[in-house]
Amino acid sequence: MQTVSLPVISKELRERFQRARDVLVLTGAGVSAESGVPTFRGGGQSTVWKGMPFDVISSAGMVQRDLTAVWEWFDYRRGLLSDLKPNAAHLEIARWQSAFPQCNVVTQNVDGLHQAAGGRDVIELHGSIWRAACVNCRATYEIEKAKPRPDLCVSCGERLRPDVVLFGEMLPSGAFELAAAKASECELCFIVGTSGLVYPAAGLAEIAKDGGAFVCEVNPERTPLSELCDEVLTGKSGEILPLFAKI
Ligand code: BJW
Ligand code: ZN
Repeated sequence: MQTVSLPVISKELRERFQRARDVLVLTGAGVSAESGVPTFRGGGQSTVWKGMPFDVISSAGMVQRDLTAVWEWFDYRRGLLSDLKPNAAHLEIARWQSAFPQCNVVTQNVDGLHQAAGGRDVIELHGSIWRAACVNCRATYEIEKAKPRPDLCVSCGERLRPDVVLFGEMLPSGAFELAAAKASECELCFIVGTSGLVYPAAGLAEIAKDGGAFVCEVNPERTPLSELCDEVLTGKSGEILPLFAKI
């Protein structure tokens, strides 16, 4: 059997973790990878659906051109997700929310796995795959696992679309502003499983750093954010984050 060596958490990070009162965790697709959710980028590959790169199918232009194709892509992904469970990283992050006086979880993920792990008040920067929104009046509708998804808006009769933030679209009103305020106040910031390429989400690392936080990245690969981090823990989040339970 192959032995995987886990990184050493520095004395400084251990001490900061022990005394922290205000923590912020920013997550990306990598935190759900060990649950079986495919990431968008990383490992030299990029997600492709029916020959279209995901930044084409997951774009504002595609909603205008071919909403049926966009729904097919999201219906397929909801199908994949419906049997998946939170992993050890989601569970440890949820535990932090009870352990620290303040621990804000900000995610770019649309999969709902932080909430499934018991995460509270999760700030979803890119929406949720488990909601639909009216293209006209923006009324939102939950999509339940075992039921057919709603197609038309009850209020105005217009078509619904996935309630996710696609490329070229604005983030939900107030979500980034709230996340930025929490990032600027936190003492300890974890950047977990994100390629750090997509803005404005990636900018939260710098906001935390500028606010005086100690910033720690958890990722098997280096990212453009690694340089600004005070500590980089190289490896899978489902293996590294549970180490903090023993601190
Ligand atoms: C593991 C692991 C394990 C693997 N453990 N880790 C500034 C400069 C240039 C461009 C822009 C800019 N500001 C804004 C833009 C435009 C654009 C953007 O950022 N483009 C860049 C790509 C260049 N941003 C936007 O369009 C945003 N809107 C906006 O800014 O509005 C204002 C505006 C409007 C009009 C014009 C201009 C501005 C919206 C962005 C929305 C992103 N939406 C998506 C799709 C959601 C729907 C869907 O699910 O299909 O969100 S894109 C996709 O990327 C998804 C993700 O949330 C997001 C981030 O990806 P993430 O989470 O980082 O995942 P990956 O796959 O990239 O990385 C996985 C990582 O995990 C890797 O590092 C692995 O190593 C690691 N990993 N296994 C831990 N076990
Ligand atoms: Zn409507």
